Amino acid sequence: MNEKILVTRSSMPDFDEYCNEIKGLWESHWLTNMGEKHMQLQKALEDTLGVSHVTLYTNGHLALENIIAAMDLPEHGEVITTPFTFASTTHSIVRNGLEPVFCDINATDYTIDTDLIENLITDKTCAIVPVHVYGNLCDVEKIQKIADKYDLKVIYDAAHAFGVTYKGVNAACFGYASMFSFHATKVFNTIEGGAICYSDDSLVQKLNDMKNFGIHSPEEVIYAGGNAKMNEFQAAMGICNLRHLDDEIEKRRRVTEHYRSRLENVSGITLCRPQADVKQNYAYFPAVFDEKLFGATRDEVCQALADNNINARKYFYPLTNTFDCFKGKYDAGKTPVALHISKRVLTLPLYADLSTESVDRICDVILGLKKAD
Ligand code: T4K
Repeated sequence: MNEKILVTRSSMPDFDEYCNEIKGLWESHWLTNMGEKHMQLQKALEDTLGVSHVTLYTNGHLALENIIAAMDLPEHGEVITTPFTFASTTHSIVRNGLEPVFCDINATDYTIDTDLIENLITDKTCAIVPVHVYGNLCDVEKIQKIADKYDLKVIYDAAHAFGVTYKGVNAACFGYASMFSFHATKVFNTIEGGAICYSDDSLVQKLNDMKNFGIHSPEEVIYAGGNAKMNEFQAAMGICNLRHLDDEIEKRRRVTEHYRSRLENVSGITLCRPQADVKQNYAYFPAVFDEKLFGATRDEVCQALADNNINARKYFYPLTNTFDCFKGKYDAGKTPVALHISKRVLTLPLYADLSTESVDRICDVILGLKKAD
């Protein structure tokens, strides 16, 4: 049997580089709670992303939950979002006592369909949470226009978009705030981790207090906050990985280009096109299979890959508005494009060190299922 290929593989610095970075922790015995490494990574990210403020978290999900909580939105307020995403996006809204209102995605880059947003706005709408899915940027200009017109704040789920820029501006700079995930599976990882990026100075102390039980000072607890702090070992991993970010993205670009050279123009397979004015991060490689034209369903492709020891994933199936935990609450028929894509999409293995031979092995299995045109 050929070597197993997983959908992704964490990029890690050299062992010695990481050991060197954490050595000081044995001397200081300071392991968490806004330590030296945490502050160093925060500053490095503010500089790299060109954003006024970065607040670090132990994971991306709690970052998103925290920023939504920090906005003091009205109880049961409606938040416009998309269902073609990871569980975290929808759950962060629901867990804040808010009501997700699902907007469909567009069929080109799978981000929110901006033509449909205004129709969903009611007097209860209090925010918009769009997703830069796969690292494809939402139409940030149009979304901001709508947000300004209705006086709504936009929080981007930018979990996939670290390193992406639009017209030279980093994804961290759009909307009221953006959340990045630094999970092990991401382009940039801190083992687990995440961040909120924003420009509103009044949020800095609030988010820092909220991620630390709401403790403002030893004798003042001003929010019923949880614990979402990034620790020193996570921050040290981030400091190391940040040094290699350009190399990471370049290697991913090469893998992506090789996939494209094998799968582009195959009838029945749709690939995402590079977006205008966007510098990509090559976070994921989604392929959408049309059974009629291709000759096999997405599930058949996924199974054939599995039979060959290749682990592709159905990101994002099922849609969040069809999750068991929301049974009977939402109608996925109202987001038909998302439903259509979620039943046909497969994200193929992608990571910096995925070899050309491995990409060929994956493409050979896929193309072996292709019916004659
Ligand atoms: N918003 C969006 C749009 C997101 O996609 C996510 C997370 C979030 C918010 C929340 O951010 P975080 O709270 O996670 O920071 C994975 C990730 O756990 C998750 O971070 C990610 N999105 C989601 C799309 O993918 P799973 O359940 O598919 O992960 P798992 O354990 O099956 O891992 C996938 C593959 O990654 C494995 O087959 C091998 C590789 N892997 C995994 C781990 C855990 C590694 O190489 N190293 C590792 O340590 O969710």
